Amino acid sequence: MNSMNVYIQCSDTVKQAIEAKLPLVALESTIISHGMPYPENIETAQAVEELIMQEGAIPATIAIIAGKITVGLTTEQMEFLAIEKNIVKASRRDLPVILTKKLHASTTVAATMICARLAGIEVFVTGGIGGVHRGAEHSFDISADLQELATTNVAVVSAGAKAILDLPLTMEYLETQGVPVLGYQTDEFPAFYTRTSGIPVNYRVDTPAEIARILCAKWDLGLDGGVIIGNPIPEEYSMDPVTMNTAIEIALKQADECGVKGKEVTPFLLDKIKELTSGESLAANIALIKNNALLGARIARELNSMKR
Ligand code: PSU
Ligand code: MN
Repeated sequence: MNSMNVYIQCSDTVKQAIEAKLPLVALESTIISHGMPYPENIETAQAVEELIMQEGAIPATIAIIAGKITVGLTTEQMEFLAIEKNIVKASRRDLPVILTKKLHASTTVAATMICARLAGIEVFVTGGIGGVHRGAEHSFDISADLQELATTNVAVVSAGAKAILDLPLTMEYLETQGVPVLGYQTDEFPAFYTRTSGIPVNYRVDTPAEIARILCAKWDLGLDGGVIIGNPIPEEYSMDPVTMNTAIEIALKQADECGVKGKEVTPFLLDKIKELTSGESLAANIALIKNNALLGARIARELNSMKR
């Protein structure tokens, strides 16, 4: 770890938590810089940390600040990411360059998994994961998040994946890569704004303790890679699938017409959907992340109490 100090810095709180062997929960920052408008982005990022602490775990929001992987952001650093336009969105391939050029960047699911792993954090909470895009047979657009889940030992709690993606193909990819997709108290893979997608998860799990035991078993067996825990959005915030699908169709058509490519695709689609569904989708987004934070903290505590 010492030789890594040129690349990575942990906040004092995170350092102390690691030393005291307290349960930690990693959080991503792309959701702050690209996922929500100001000031909801900073309010949510802080509320989520608060919730994790109330559940007895230590939150660690992760980003790259001036070329250093930073595990555990200060309020000022979070505010910077929340306000500043043109923050770079960093995935696996971007990390070495961003660090060398001493840039600031938010981290995607893939990059946050890598950084969490470097810091020794095994549980990570996000909103939605990337996946296989619709039309991937022509565009080859498959999020690096999926390949990261195939190799990096971090559990990812999410509300599933947005239906901007091809969810059946995403499931096929994950099956090939040996990534278990679990449904928390559900039999279906949740689709972010909606609780259901019509696609079954691999296994339903009903308690944080069961999830923690599955993680222990996977990693004890040397089966490297992540696990996806799909946690459906709370019922009262779940959106009408017809409204959502209409917004998604329009957004996809606009992306195609504008010739959007590469890492711009996901932020473009998220932005259009936000516009097309206005306030309702933002309230849903905030609610589902808080819900994921609670579950993530409980899993981290269980895992911590089973320390191998
Ligand atoms: N999906 C969402 N919200 C998000 C993202 C995905 O519903 O904020 C972000 C995450 O950071 C994810 C990234 O890791 O987008 C995936 O981008 P890409 O498809 O370019 O790999
Ligand atoms: Mn992509």
